[in-house]
Amino acid sequence: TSAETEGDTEEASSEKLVIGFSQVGAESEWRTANTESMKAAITDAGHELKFSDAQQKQENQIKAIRSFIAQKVDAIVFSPVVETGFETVLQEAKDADIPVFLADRSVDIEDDSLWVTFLGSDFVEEGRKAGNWLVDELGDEDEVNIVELQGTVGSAPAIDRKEGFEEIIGDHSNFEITQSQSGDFTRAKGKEVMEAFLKSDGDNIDVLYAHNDDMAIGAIQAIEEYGLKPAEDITIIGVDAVKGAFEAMAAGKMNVTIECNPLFGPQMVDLIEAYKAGEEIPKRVAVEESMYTMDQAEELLPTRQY
Ligand code: GYE
Repeated sequence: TSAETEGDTEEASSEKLVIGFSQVGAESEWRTANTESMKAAITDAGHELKFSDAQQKQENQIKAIRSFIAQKVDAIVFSPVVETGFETVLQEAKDADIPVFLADRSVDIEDDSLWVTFLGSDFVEEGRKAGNWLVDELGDEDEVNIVELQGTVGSAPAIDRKEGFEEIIGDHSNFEITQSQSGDFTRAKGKEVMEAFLKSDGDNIDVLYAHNDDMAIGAIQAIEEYGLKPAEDITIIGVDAVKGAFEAMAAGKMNVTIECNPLFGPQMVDLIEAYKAGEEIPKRVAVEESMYTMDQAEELLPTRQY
C-alpha cells in the first residue's frame, strides 16, 4: 500500500547512527530515569547505542570516551560527573571529528568548540527556587538554622544548587547554613551525613536543604531514628521531584521538591539528528520544569513518570 511505501522511504532517508553514551552512574532515582529515557530514545529512533556507566568516577568516563573514539562512533553523548578535567579527552574526540553532546551536566572548559551543545536543567535556578520557597515559608522566623547536603563534590548540580540557594538566603540575615557536607547524591550517604549533622547539633536544626531527593530520603530516615519528626521538626527541601519524594511528601515527611526533569532522551536524539542533518544547533538547550509541595503530592503521585 502507499502508506507502507511512505514509511519505507522515510526510514531509508534517516541515517542509522552509532551513538556512545557515557553516563554518570546509577546513584539516584533521577539517574535511573534519565538512563532509561536516553536508552529508549536512541534505540526507538533506530540508532545503535553503546552505553557505559562510569559509577561516578571521572577516570571511567575518560576511558569510555576514548573507547567510543576508537570504535569510531557517529556521536558521543556525555554527562560529565564533574565539571573540570575533560579538556584532553574532548580534544581527542574533536580531532577524530566525533561530535560531543553534553547531557544533563555541563563542563567548566573555556573552549566551547569541544562540544556541540549542552542540553540540561538550570541548576542555579533550581537552587534559587529552593531558597525562595524557604524565604516564603520561614522568612519571618528569628533564626533559621539550615543544614545542607551537597551533591557530588565538583559536579555542576552541586556547585550550582549551592550557589543559587545562597544567592537568595544571603539577603536574609535570619538564615544561616550551619553545616554543609557532600552526600554524593545517594540515599546511603545522605543518611550517614545527616546522622553526623544530628549528632553534632541535633536540637538546633530547622531546615535540611538536600541537593537531591535521594539524599533527603536517606536523611529522613536518620531524622526519624534520632527521634525527630521530618517535615515538622525539620523542614525538608529536596531537588528532582522523583517518585520517592512524592511518596515522602504524601506521607507528610517532606515539605517540597524542586523539579529537575530527567526525561530528555527524545530531545537529545532530535538534537543529534538535526546536527547530523546539517542544521544549526544552539549551544545551550534548557529542560522545562516546576516545583511541587506536600499538599499536591497525593493528587500528582499517580501521574509521575519517574
Ligand atoms: O539531581 C541527582 C543526580 O545531574 C541533575 O544527578 C543531575 C543530578 C540529580 O544524581 O539526583
